[in-house]
Amino acid sequence: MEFVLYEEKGAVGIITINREKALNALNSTVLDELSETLDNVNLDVTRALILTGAGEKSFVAGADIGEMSTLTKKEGEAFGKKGNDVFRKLETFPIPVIAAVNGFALGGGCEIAMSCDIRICSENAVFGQPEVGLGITPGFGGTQRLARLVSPGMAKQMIYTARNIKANEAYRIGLVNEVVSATVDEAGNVTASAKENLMAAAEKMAATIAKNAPIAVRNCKKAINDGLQVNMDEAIVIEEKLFGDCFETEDQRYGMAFFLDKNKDKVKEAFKNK
Ligand code: DAK
Repeated sequence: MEFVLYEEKGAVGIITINREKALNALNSTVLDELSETLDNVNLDVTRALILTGAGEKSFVAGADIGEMSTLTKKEGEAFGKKGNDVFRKLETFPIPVIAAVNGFALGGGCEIAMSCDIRICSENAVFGQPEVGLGITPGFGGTQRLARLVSPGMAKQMIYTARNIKANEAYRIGLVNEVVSATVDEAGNVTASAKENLMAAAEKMAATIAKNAPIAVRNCKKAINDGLQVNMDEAIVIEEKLFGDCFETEDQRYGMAFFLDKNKDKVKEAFKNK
């Protein structure tokens, strides 16, 4: 692929948007390749994904302004649909996706991070929805996802003012779960960059997720996502169904037998070939 890299590390898949010269801006090719990459993830072995941008400066600096500048209304609509389809594919992807935000996450960059399940970022990350300054509204779900993730008032302030926020403010308002810094030794030398530490933190989190029962993790994602769209009475029914769905699975039988049986080796042996 021209602009998207995919690497498997055990049960964790790492997707890198690799268009560093344009700060990993999303053009049609990037969107097509992201979609294709997701379609090709081997869900038999992969249990969590990480999405990041190439380099140390930018995660994704938005949709490609050069490509958008000449679009007709019809083409703009088609571009918007392409983006929205990929973002929904990420959001509803069966396994968890962690955004490792390594710098600018502006416009479509902030929006693609918000389509992931979890966001962690490097200390140099910058988030923002600058679209009103370009004469458009956030078009890849920004008005909807930001208002749901942080408070509506905070989302409106960010969107109406088009003001960017730094990593620590993004943490304070709940847009990211964690901010990762570079490691500096006593002499002031950087021994590990913020990006290196960010990727290590993302891989550690993904590996922790990957160790847990895969059907249960998938069902949790679906229960949370689907439940947030409906009222509590309907949400609880969604949870009940996905809870019930875990029973009779090998994961459930093994997990509970392992807890209950004092002879752990016996349980491991019993489930060895399953
Ligand atoms: N698009 C295309 N190229 C970009 C880009 C972008 N969004 N951002 C940066 N680049 C390119 C620059 O043009 C420059 O290219 P060269 O001149 O070297 O060829 C290169 O990346 C390096 O950028 P700078 O020279 O500007 O680097 P600086 O460090 O000075 O500044 C910056 C970094 C991130 C502050 C600055 O590049 C910047 O402000 N970039 C634009 C950020 C932005 O406004 N992003 C939001 C884009 S709007 C829709 C759905 C969604 C959307 C729209 C419609 N529909 C439903 C229809 C989404 C819209 C957006 O995302």
